[in-house]
Amino acid sequence: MIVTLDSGDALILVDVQNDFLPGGSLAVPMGNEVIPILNRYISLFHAHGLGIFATRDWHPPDHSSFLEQGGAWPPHCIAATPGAAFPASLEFPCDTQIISKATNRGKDAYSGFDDTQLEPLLKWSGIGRVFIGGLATEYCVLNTVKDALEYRYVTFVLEDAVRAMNISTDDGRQALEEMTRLGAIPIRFESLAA
Ligand code: VGL
Ligand code: ZN
Repeated sequence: MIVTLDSGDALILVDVQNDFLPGGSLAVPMGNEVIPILNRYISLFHAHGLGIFATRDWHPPDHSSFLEQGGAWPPHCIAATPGAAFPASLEFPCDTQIISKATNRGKDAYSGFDDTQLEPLLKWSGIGRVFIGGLATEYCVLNTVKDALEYRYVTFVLEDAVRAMNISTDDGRQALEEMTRLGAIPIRFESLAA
């Protein structure tokens, strides 16, 4: 299936941040591999004049998802620290719209739509189809894709530009299956018409 980009399409990059990359405090194995691939998507969407949105995990230092607060994760993506920054190798156009999420101390939020301006921004921009990639497949990508489907966007998941934590071996694959079952369309860069 070849997909032709159209006005009304937007690219959503989920949590491609230093702490989720090798060397970071909550590294996704091979998470760095998504960067050159996402750069190709970014360049194509930008060339078509289409919107690019980037979510970022943006926690307070004592966030409830951290081990010390009884949560599941080591501290990561603390707002305005180097770990929360986007890697320099990610080639964002200057009009990329950045969506900070999980900023509330008491509440975890895996989806880029959870308590953010993402949905009103997409609606205001006349977006009908979203193309979602990033980290990690079975957490923030999965939950962002689910919400996009709930909001009735035609939702593509960039299967060549997601990577999983795989705390259990199969988590990433199962998450991709779940997204597909719910109606998301898996695509690869080669499936996009130039
Ligand atoms: C994420 C675990 C904790 C993610 C964020 O972006 O997938 N995972 N916080
Ligand atoms: Zn987090």
